[in-house]
Amino acid sequence: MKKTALIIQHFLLPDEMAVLEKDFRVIRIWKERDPETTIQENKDNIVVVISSLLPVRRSLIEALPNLEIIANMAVGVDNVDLEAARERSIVVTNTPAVLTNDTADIGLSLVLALARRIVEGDMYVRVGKWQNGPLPLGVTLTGKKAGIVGLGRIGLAVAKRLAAFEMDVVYHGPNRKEDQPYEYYDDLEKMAGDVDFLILCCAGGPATENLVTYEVLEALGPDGFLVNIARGSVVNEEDLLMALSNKKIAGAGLDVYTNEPYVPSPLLTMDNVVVLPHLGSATYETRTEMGRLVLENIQAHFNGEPLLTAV
Ligand code: 8YV
Repeated sequence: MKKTALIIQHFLLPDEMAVLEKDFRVIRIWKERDPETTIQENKDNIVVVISSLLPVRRSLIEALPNLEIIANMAVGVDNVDLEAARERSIVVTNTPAVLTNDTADIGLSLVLALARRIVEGDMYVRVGKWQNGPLPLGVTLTGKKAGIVGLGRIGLAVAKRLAAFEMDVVYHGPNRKEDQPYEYYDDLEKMAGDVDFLILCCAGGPATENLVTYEVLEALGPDGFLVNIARGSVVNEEDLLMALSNKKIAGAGLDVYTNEPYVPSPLLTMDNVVVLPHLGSATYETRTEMGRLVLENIQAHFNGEPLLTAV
């Protein structure tokens, strides 16, 4: 029996899928009428699991006795039960670095869209409101302060872009980065109180779950904007909805949500909210590179070669 790759979710391009299918029998779990039974029937042959954002749970890992590698098509691995994988010495790989600039670009797009009412303005023209008068004024970016949560690869790329817009950059995270010129806050609420834009760029997972609470949003204040390009889990979504309804913040630009692809419906009626469908890495070039990493990690593993991007 050909070795089998179980795909939970992927963004591989057709050419890359074809490469995978040369070496593996591929099960696309969403196409199976009865996924549980398919997994049971193929459990001995499944050696690879591919996902992106959907969970790779302990129960799945434990159901697959010959699983060798989980190749996650994302830089984030908060969807993978790393502990369960480690216990079985199952290799986990991700796709870091190749998506840094594109994801940072989406962060900046959200900052611009909020400050200059770009999305609202587009709708204003389309529905014929311009003839009735101008759109309410936006806010200047030059000289404003942005607080980045998570000054990793993506956070730094966002900082670089904000600096080009002549904005002040400060950051919060678990540790001060001695090699960075930006001011560090160990207290998120304090930083939120000092900035105009709070931009979430950190990893998801238990360490950052519900980091942004009602109190943090209240501190950000009625002139402050929230931008999330990290994970939905970083923000308490109920608190965000409440803060927006109570006008505790000026607006929010969101690329990620707790229960993707479902977006809380109240957000859809708010003019001061920009909602994107998780576009961080969604360019042809970056998805090609992410797919290459997925395939090369799998190939390297089965050839006994060093992995390119092990977690
Ligand atoms: C998505 C991401 O996985 O890499 C990550 O962690 O969040 C993104 O690249 C990808 O866009 C699929 O939606």
